[in-house]
Amino acid sequence: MALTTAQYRELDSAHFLHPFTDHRRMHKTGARIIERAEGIYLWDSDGNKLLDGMAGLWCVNVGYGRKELAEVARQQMETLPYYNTFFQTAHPPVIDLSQLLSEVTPPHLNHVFLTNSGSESNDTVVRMARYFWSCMGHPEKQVIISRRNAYHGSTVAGASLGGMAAMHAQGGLPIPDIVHIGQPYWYREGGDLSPDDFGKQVAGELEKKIEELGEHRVAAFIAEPVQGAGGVIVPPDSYWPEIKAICKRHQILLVADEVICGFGRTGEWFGSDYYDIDPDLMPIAKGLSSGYLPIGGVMVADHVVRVIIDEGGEFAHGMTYAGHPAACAVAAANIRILRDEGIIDTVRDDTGPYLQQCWRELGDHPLVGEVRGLGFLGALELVADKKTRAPFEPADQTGALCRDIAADLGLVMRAVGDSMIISPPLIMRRNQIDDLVALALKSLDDTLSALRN
Ligand code: PXG
Repeated sequence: MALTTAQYRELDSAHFLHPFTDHRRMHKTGARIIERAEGIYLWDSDGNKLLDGMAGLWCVNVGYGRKELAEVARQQMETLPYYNTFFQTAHPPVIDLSQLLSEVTPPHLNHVFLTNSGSESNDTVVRMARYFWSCMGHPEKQVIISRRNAYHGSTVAGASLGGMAAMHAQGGLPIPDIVHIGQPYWYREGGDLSPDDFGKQVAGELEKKIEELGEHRVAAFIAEPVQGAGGVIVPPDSYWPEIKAICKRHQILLVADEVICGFGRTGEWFGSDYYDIDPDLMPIAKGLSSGYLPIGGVMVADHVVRVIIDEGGEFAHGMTYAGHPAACAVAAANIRILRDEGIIDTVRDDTGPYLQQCWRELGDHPLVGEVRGLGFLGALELVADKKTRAPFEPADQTGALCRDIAADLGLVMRAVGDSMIISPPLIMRRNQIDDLVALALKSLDDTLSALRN
């Protein structure tokens, strides 16, 4: 279907409901129609070329246009387009992927429960954590502790685990037995504390919450190694060691949501490797297939698997398309690309540190209050006053302005409130990083000019 942009927009407005979109606002200008992509670039229906600083939605880790992934999908769909994995059946691609995942994930994670998305993975976390404790003879351990401003998906359980106030307000959430503690957001919430003291203090909220609820009621704590959709919040160095110690002192499962951090985003295979988190459950999605096909899963630690197999009967949970043969074949081929081409090693040793170095230089800009980042993740928090950290009022408009200016200049950045976010494809080379940072700087300059006019 090759239509003009105006025709696409008219049909889009007439028939398509977009996720996370203010339709009334969008209908005034019309949606941006993306037609094709190659490497780190996108082309829209007017022929504009955009550098994709967000890797789609934090997911196209190997970049666009890898023909072998299309070929693997085609071959698998010819051989076996669908079969389920319920009721004691399996197929070669699901077995291959499961084995490969056990190799690339931390050593004690050797089994995967597959899903079709990050949200379904986190629904599975809630059900599996509670099922585990029930198998252990503690059915009263039901409560999952999460954090404010976390993002864990959009299903009822995912949005409940998430700590997004606006999402909770729209849906009567969270569901019972999901509670939230503070986030390690030093720039906005650290007050006069040093980052390390703040990291320890906010981690300490976990222990306080466990004691307040009673350990006998708490099933698990869930957190993203680095908060993504919350604004690329990189925790102080003291944070994860303290969380890990608290979880070791108490009988609760530790869940690292690796949907964004997984598959190389931090320069290690997983955020859990970077921070040495040692999770009991590890939800994954996005970079698992680099977004070429929808697939997610939960990696499960050996000690949890043993209890579920030895003490449980049937875990009554599963999705029709989980372990879809084509999605599994593509995910396995994607992981082999990441591994065999040394893409993650390059991010760790060369392009990640280079991106961080260039990105930090943007901190000198008059609009930038804080620069955050790790590996191939970055944020610039825009402020009205650098010295006092005063935010813009009203909030969120400057970020949206900068995002729109960036897009017109040919760069996709995401605005989380007034923070500008990047999460580019992991294949980006040094000269492309230079281009990205130059476009981001020009976007900041033009935003500043627009604010002054
Ligand atoms: N966990 C984390 C940490 C995520 O970032 C999910 C779970 C849910 O995954 P699915 O596949 O169900 O979307 C996510 C998803 C944004 C944005 O605005 C971020 C996500 C999804 C949509 C938008 O930055 N992350």
